[in-house]
Amino acid sequence: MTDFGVEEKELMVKVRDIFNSPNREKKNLSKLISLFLDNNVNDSEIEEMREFAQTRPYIICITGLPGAGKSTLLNYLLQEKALANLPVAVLAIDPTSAESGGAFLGDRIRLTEKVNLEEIFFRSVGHRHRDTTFPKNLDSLAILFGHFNYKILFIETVGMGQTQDVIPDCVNLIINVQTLTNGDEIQFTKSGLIQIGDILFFNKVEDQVSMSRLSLVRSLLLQDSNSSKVKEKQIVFGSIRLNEGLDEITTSIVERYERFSQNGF
Ligand SMILES: Nc1nc2c(ncn2[C@@H]2O[C@H](COP(=O)(O)OP(=O)(O)OP(=O)(O)O)[C@@H](O)[C@H]2O)c(=O)[nH]1
Ligand SMILES: [Mg+2]
Repeated sequence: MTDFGVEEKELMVKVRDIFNSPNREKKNLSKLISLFLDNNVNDSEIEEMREFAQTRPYIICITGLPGAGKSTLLNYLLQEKALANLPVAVLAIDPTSAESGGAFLGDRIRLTEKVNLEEIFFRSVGHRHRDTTFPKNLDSLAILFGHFNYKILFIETVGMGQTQDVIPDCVNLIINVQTLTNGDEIQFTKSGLIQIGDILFFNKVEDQVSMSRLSLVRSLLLQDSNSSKVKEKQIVFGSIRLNEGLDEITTSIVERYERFSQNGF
């Protein structure tokens, strides 16, 4: 047998041992994630795990402009009772942590002290590929989260425009966070940024400048809705700071999650 064969066998033994262990502690999930990120776990093994795990979490990706409020929104959602009662996990995509190969303490700064870290699973993932910041096997990772009983998996991406990211198909819900403070709205509607996502959240709509742009953006969106995917989107104008629009987003997530968990996947 080749060296590669031996290594692969050892990997599978490790993966199976942890996967089949009745111990579903966070550190075991973390070990499995590292093994999946650093190696090519073979497809037949993954299919077996998929059948065994039977369930997978509802995957919510929070993406959008750099600095638009993605982390702030995530922090808010993690404290929302309707969601906090469910086992929730977070994968924070962080290009800066690639060198250290994963979570390092600074990443946790993304979560405020109000978030109960005992309850949630948090893991940051480095930038491992040139063309995307998403882990290449997100779909397989989802099996692991399901097996460890997590019902919702949040993924926070780096700001859009910094990479050529294509959001993987296994993501169930995309929340695209934008602001109206960037200036050229016409450019913005043409740039395709608002084509992305199921919920389009315009955050920081709280000053005169944003307010004055609201009607223009609304009409641009309306024009767009005749010809594009914008029609199917839920569009929310609000401000996390002023607690505006957040109930609408939470209700929408809960409804969508319930539909997902009732109808299966
Ligand atoms: N005025 C105002 N500021 C906000 C609001 N939401 C977030 N911010 C601030 O905007 C800044 C960026 O927020 P983040 O949540 O870090 O934004 P992000 O999209 O995660 O940023 P990156 O991850 O760096 O792309 C922070 O200083 C927040 O406090 C809001 O509703 N109103
Ligand atoms: Mg952030």
